Amino acid sequence: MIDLVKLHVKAGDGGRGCVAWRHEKYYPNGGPFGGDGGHGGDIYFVVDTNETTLTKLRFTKTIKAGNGMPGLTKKMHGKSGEDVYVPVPLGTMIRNAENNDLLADLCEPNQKVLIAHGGKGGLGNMHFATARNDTPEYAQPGEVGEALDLQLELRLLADAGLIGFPSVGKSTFLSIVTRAKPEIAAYPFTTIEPNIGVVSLPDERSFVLADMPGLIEGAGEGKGLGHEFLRHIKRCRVLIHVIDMSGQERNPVKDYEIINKELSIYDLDLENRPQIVVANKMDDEYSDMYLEEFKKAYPDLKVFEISAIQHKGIDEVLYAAMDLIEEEKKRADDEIVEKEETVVYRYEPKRPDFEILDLGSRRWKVESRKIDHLVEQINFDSEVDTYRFAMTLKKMGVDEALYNAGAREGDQVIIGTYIMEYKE
Ligand SMILES: Nc1nc2c(ncn2[C@@H]2O[C@H](COP(=O)(O)OP(=O)(O)OP(=O)(O)O)[C@@H](O)[C@H]2O)c(=O)[nH]1
Ligand SMILES: [Mg+2]
Repeated sequence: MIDLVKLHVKAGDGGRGCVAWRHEKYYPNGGPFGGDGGHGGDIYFVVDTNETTLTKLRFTKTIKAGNGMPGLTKKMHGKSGEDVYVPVPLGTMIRNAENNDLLADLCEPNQKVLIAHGGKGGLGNMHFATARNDTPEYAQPGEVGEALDLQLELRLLADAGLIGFPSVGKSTFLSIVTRAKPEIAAYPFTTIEPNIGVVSLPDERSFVLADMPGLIEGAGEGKGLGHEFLRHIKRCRVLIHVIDMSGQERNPVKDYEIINKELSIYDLDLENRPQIVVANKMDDEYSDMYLEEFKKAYPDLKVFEISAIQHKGIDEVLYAAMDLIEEEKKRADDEIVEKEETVVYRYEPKRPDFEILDLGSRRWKVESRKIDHLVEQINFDSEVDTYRFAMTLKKMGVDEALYNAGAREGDQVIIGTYIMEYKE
């Protein structure tokens, strides 16, 4: 799941300086009296942990800050333009869309960055009086506020991630230890996008916890919903592996084994990522029995027994996670700084996912099972869907491949059962 948004930001222009003269009783030719223009408003981006996606910004084309007002007579400053604070989720990266420069990587709760500077107000004519010219007719114009095209990209940034099969109680856990309000229900795959929250411990330490869609057998090869998010888990220092110990529909011993296998298939590094093993639903009448079996199967494993629903055993898990996160942070500090750029979440399509066929007469066919499948799910009456689809093709490299094959503006491109026009 990529969350990418393009935006134009325009900071406020500075107000112009004022040309005015002193006209008061005892000052017949009172001299220059024009005040300065107000500053243009700045545009800040601020991390707001209540935000979990960039969806709100998806249809915002432009964000403008207020312009400064012109300077006034009697040396009075013009009013400054209003600053704008744009709330974004934790893990938002802001790039200059023109050159892809990284302007900000927002990875702390409440972090605030100034992205577009408002223009300075122009100086009023009171500043320009000199011995030779005591009646300056001149005042400065205001500076133009910065304008930028931005690309925002969200990657999930969490210190710890909740993993496990569907319906084991991951979201329930997140909901009681943070202010996040994930959906909770008794059917598998209730969570379809990661949720994130901040855990604050009574001793004032805190960490960021993410809740993932459930993993299933085959997730490492792309089954279920969880695989898209395995990438995200890469950034978590610690995993909290939740196991449903009620054994109602699941076999805890097997579950534990399968999930670990999936993790290792996806990325060996994950296999060695520290895990806290949590036996949930210990309120169930059969859970003691299953727990005993589980402990027999994994005698060396430390298992935290909890009931998320009854809020039992939760603190122990949180403290253990916090300690482990700190340990990992210490251990990996240097390493992580070095790796930072390389572990940034990116969509990397496995190629070749498609083939371009030249049908002659400026007609092309994109052959791809994956895309054909996708096309069937798109509602082309919906602008959002269509846009997403176009973005997906672009990300997959279809646009580029068509171009390289020789397709040009206006050519026909056949995708699935649709004929589309190629746009450069
Ligand atoms: N008895 C019992 N039920 C629980 C406990 N924790 C969660 N549940 C129930 O288990 C079901 C699934 O809970 P969720 O928190 O949605 O599970 P999940 O792991 O997030 O599931 P997915 O998002 O589908 O992967 C819900 O009906 C919860 O009420 C618990 O400690 N005891
Ligand atoms: Mg869930």
